[in-house]
Amino acid sequence: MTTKSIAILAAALFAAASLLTSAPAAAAAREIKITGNDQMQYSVKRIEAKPGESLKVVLTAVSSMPKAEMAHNFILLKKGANPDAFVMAGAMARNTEYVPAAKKDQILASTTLAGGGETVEVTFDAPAEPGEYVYLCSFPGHYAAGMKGLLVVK
Ligand SMILES: [Cu+2]
Repeated sequence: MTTKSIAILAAALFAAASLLTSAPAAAAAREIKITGNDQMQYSVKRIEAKPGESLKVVLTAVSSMPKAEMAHNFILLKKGANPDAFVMAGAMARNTEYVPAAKKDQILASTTLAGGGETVEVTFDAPAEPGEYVYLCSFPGHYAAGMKGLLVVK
């Protein structure tokens, strides 16, 4: 085999390999659209997913109030995290959009804050371990008002 034919063969193999690998990678994250309103509720309170499934949460805040008074985020906590303790610490963390620095290790996925008319998003893989994972809004008072939901992995 000449050097030239080896080069052509290598190029052909490379092309075939990239065709093979590009197909599964094209599978996009499943998009889940959620709105948050002035009643401090998510429009979606339960998300079911397969272990490791790629998800894209798109959160839109529906409000005409100033962002400082009404804004929402989406924070998915690890299994075993204490949501009450998380939001209590979060309420003091105004400078970090109500995400407590000391409890960042309890977060699996999170968005920034969305004020009225704004949309924020986060793409992540569902946990590999089946079970129920709490998500919540950490804007002060919102979790207590019911702004929470469950990601059910099964
Ligand atoms: Cu909220």
